[in-house]
Amino acid sequence: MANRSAARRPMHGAVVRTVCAALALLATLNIHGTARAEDGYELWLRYRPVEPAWLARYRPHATHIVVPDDSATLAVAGDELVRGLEGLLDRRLPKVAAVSGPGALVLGTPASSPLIARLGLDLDALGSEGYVLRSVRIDDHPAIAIAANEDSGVLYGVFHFLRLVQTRAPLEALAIADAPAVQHRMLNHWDNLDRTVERGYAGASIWDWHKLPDYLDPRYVDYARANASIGINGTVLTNVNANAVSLTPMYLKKAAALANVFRPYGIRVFLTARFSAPMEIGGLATADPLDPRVRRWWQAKVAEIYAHIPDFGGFLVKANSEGQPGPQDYGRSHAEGANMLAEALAAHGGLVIWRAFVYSHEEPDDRAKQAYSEFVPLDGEFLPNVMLQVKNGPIDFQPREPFHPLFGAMPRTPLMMEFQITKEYLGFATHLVYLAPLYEETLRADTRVAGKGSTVARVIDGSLHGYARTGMAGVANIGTDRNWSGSHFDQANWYAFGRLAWNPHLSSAEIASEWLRMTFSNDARFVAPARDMMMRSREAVVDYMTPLGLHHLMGRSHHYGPGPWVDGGPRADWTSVYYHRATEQGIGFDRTASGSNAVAQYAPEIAAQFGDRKQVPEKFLLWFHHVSWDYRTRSGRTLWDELVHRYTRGVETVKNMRLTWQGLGEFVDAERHAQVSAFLAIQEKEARWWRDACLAYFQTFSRRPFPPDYEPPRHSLEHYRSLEFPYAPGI
Ligand code: BDP
Repeated sequence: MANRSAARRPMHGAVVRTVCAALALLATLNIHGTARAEDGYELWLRYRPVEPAWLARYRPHATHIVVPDDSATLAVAGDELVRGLEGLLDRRLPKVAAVSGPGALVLGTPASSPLIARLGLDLDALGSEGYVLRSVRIDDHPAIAIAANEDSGVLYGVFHFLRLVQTRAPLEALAIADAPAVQHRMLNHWDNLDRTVERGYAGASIWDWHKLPDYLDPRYVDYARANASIGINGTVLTNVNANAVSLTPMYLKKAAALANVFRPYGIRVFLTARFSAPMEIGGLATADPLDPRVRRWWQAKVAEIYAHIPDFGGFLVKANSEGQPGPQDYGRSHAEGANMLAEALAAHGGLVIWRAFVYSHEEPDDRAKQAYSEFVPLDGEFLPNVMLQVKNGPIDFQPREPFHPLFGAMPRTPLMMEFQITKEYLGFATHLVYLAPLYEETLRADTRVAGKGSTVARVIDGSLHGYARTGMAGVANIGTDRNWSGSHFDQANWYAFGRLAWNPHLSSAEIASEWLRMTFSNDARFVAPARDMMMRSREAVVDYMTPLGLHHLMGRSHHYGPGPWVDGGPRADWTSVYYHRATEQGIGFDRTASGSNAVAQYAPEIAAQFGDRKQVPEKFLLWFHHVSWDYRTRSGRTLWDELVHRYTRGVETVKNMRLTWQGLGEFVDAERHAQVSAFLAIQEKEARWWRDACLAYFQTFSRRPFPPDYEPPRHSLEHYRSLEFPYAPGI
């Protein structure tokens, strides 16, 4: 009532003026697309209007979309183009059957579109997923063709075209041909059936198992769109620490419902297979891979899966690792275990992706050596539909590791890359760490196994060893948070992973620019500093967590925060002291011939380089060498002083990242800007905590003072050691 009478009262002049001014301000801000509150849900597919001046350069404008209507994939390709251009051009383009004038966007394959067939484009080298984007003339009208051999190639071409507009790339005389360098570009979800996510920092699992298959969350479609836009074509729905229940009929129906949603987007579903499933859900007394009953059980199970999911991708398997069951429980090898599953899948065109992340409970040897020791002798013993998935480094997704020595060492077994996108060891969701430089560093590393230029990227794309199958997997950072990834900048890691899986030779800096332009703004005054901030972020985290080749210093089990003092417990290689080996004499893990000799697992040139403390890149010094506190580093500082310097530099870099971001407010909507700012403040606080805690601890060994001008830790070592985080996420 009170409100109504207030509404009838004439507005006071000043109030009217204020309201009008506010509306006008809102209107201007909207034109620039920065005022609208954004929660990050749209990821890099925001499709905000392009500037009229940019558009004016391109004539004729896109006017209509010509796309055959005979396949689900072409339908979603056409719909995405309509949706994208509707946002970008502020105009809804009709989807029609024929070219009716200038400005047509013509989509299709030679088989589905007579128009595309008539153009006679050269699609030979593009395989089933490549495409061309080409300026052409059709019936004397200028047009753009998006053509491919298969429908999924057309979809990828559409996303590429939209990316060109989103990033304001030139559109004249288009002549782009692109095809993926890697066949299997996959996300690995470490998602459990109860919707917890192992090492997940973005909320719960997006798979709503309980409501599947009857309720399909619209988010599944957006998930598929986002993945297709970066070329992801496979997804493992379930955790590598697998639950056999996911293979029961009830759950297969649920997985099939997801597969149906993803299929038009070219994404195949995979599941993790618990090796002991024949016992747990099959009623058998054994899971011995050589037992005929076990083999028959898996064959029947696989046939049942294909009855639900005709294009099922296959199994991802973690076996005999960290307590998971596996063939070694029966005295069988990894190859015998993998081949048993591969035989069952081969009849249906499925794959076994066997993880190389194994280290034995019994073996006291250097953990960094174990995967190589286990698998290299098996090279050549795996069936052709087995791939081996290898983590980027020999320990476990650390801020920095040298490349895994298996890369280059198994010429007869297709090796897949496994990167972690979720930031288990990198500050979880609140630390801004752009991971593409980490991925790039590994991919560009030269294994030297077949002379110079034998890069890890060439192992992965198959060109080095002539692999018939190739793949790259990323452990997803996706959850139910509105922004999907737990933070706005963590979306960049999902994006960059997809782009690098498509082409492992791309540059991380270019990917950052692309992503920033699509996700925030094309303004050069924004893109350059923001990219610079992203590119510095990975070195920053290495500096404030694990400089100079240190590794695995994180808090026990949850891996949150510093824990260089972690010792004891069930196994030595789950402690920090095992890895840093600090004493009053020095620090570092001797992996040379005088120590564990892990260097010998690399090609001779690399082994010689890593094994020599004069030649080893300093970023790996303490990974391979135990050196004294007075050791002279290349800066001229002693090792102790250099450690203090680097830990401090890491904190300084984060401070500077904060300043950079503070200055970018005018280019970003307030909602996202504020969250990034708040997270950077957390990162700075935690970087300082890392520095202080680690230096306070290492100083008890070095017994050296802080060099002049470097602040001592704010608190005592006891303080840092007393901090506990029983509810840290992700376990
Ligand atoms: C480690 C994680 C653990 C995973 C394991 C794996 O701490 O949660 O299960 O890797 O990759 O990084 O299997």
